[in-house]
Amino acid sequence: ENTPPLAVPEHSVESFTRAFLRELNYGRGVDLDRASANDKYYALSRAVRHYLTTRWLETLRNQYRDQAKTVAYLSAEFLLGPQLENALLAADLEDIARESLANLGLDIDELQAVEEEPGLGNGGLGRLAACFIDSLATMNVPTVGYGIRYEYGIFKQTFVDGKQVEKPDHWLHLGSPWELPHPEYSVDVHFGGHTEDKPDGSDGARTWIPSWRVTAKPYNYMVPGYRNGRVNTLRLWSARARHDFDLREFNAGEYTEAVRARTFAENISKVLYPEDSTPQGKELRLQQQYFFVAASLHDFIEHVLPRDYDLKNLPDRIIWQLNDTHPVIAVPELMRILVDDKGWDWADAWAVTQKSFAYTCHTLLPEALEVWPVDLMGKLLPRHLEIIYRINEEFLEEVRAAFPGDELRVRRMSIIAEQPGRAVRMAHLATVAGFKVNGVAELHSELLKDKVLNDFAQMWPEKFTNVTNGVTPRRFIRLANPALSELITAAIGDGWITDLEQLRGLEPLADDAEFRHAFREVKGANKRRLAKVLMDRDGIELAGDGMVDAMVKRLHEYKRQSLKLLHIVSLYEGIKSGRIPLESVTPRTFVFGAKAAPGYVRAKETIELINAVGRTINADASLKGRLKVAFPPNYNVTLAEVLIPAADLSEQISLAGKEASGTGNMKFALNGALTIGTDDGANVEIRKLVGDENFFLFGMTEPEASSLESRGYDPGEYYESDPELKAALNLIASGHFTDGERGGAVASIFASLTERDRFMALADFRSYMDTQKKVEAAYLDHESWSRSAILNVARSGYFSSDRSIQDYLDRIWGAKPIDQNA
Ligand code: 26W
Repeated sequence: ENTPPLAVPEHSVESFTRAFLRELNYGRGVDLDRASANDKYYALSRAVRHYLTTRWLETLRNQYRDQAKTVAYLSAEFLLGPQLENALLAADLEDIARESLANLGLDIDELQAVEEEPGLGNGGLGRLAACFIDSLATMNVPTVGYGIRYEYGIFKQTFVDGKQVEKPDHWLHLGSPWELPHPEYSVDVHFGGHTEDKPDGSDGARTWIPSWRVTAKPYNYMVPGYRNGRVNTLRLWSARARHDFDLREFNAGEYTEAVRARTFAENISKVLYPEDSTPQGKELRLQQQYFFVAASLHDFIEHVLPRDYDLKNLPDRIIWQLNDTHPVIAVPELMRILVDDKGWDWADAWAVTQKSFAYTCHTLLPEALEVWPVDLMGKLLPRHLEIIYRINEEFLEEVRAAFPGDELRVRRMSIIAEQPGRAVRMAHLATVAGFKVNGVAELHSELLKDKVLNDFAQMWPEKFTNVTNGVTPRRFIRLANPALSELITAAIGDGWITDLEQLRGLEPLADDAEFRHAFREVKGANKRRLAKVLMDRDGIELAGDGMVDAMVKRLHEYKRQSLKLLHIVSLYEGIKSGRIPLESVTPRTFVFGAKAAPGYVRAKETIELINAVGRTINADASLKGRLKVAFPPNYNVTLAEVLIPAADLSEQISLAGKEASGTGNMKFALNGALTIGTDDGANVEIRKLVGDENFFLFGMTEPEASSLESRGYDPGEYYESDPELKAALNLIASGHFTDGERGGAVASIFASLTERDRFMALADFRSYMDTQKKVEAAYLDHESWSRSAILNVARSGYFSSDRSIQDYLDRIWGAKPIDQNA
């Protein structure tokens, strides 16, 4: 047997101080007097890591001993957010560390501010993956997360003259105390070349002769459960040139060629693609996908499973969860391993493969569904393309058998698209191979079955299921909102942190005037905290003690930031033209946070326009500070944790049927903001739970929207028939906000809203404005607003990612929690 791991260090200020100083002296080679802020941050993080490492080793030992069914969460993105605060919380060291550092004359908050968050994701999908691994660890589920260690995460957004300018996010420039490289578990990943017959092979087997390869080097990250003794692993792969690669070139005397080749290989994990929802079909992206998936499959099969493991039993040991289509190339890769490398017959391999994968779809937009041109795939992964062709052939035979004579259906369902060029439809491959397919909110899962994947749902109705998204209450309540957490815990105890339905216990307190008062104090304190952060960070001022109205999410036309902008402009226009008396306007700050994909011109123009309107309004003294627009650049997890707890109103205004779920909507409700929203994504479920009287619903329903779309949406009708709308649009078009400039972003956004708008913003304008008036009136009644806000908190426990994970366990994975301490 192995030697038992070291005991967990004692939970005391003295022990912690020793660990900290040891790390500073021996880990960083400096003493306290000379230590830089980064040295101290590093030593602090390493000291905290000490306390979790023993648990980590135990978890790994038990995992190996028990051979329990494991969830492998395959995701191209993990938007983790700051690590130190979460580790302190999980290890129950917040108070000890604070006191220990204070004794040394150090401020723990200052050191935490040194951390650069790992922004290894774009938005909702990447953040969901991070919430899920947190819940899996807290719920004691054996899990390994697999992904990519991007050297550059999501770009840093800056504004220059109100326009978005991207800066590289070199988050590792000072190193990261949270990762542990394991070069000995490196895996070679192959690309290119051609395939050959394998005369002595099994049915379906061929030989792949690749033409180049890179090394995938793993870095392990701890994923601690909340004070439960489990620490799971997140394994992120980094691309390295093989060390003999350059040697060979050196021997040929090709120095520059060798260095170039090295750069080429290491480009694979260099940068996160900042495209959200619009895949660009770039070769490097397919390289990234295959790179991390091939390394992960190999890692599990060769390093995690025992040497003599019978792969026939694989589906009892692992479930590969595919986070969107990005890792779907894992399907042909497993087939290749089993058929070509292990010598299985095709049918046996397919039987095991079909039981090993499940697929989560995160979108409804057709343009977000990944397709890979067969030429590109054939060049990069020739063997995988052959395997996909055979999977498709056999699948289409099944379709023909089930629907004889329906060749149109066969063409619609084929994994290979013929138009505009031949291409592999990754969502179809995932649906064919996966034993389950899930959407991420009730409405989304229904629309998947009825629309996007309707043919597949007709063929395999039992394959389709729903798992509504969730968010981790550890990060998004306990860490982000300590004041609310204390209030809740004082009222109902602290069980809610791992059992969020307990928030129901707050319901009666909505009618308790004293509790409502305390709740408002918390909100007020959170607003002051936000005001300070925005002032320090960007010099932005908030509107007195007015309402904080927040719209934070990626910039996309379907999310309709432009509709929010029309509301603001219309209010402003009303005040300036005398239609709306200034004193009648509720003071409010409109807060935006949004990154635009660097190539998404219209999204960038929208940012420019929001900033132009903001600049005008903020500078207009006649408004007496009643309206403010705050658009802090570079919205990220760190900022979300300050912003969300301060919000009164949550803007969830996508065109119905377009937002798969949304998860920001859940974070706001759980932090006591009321939602103004369309009947879309998880808004539907939020409204059902919190009650109509505590939710501001507006706009078309999904059936109404799609019927309008098919009848033909004419924005001109709305423009001409609604004088307020017309006035707002005309004010923008006049150049009022842009120093008289009427071209550029102004003309472009005006045209996009009034000529052809797939997302029909003007059709929902009237309903949105009327509902905003109701919001204003409701906000004036502090007591009833607080009551609604408290009920939002009390009734949103369903949106814990712990509940999502329980649903995955019950409906998809069939894996069981393992009690570490049993
Ligand atoms: C570039 C290719 C690409 C395509 C799609 C990159 C990223 C995507 C994702 C599907 C975008 C995304 O993050 N989707 C969001 O997923 C969240 C978690 O399920 C949902 O809450 C959001 O509604 C959905 O937009």
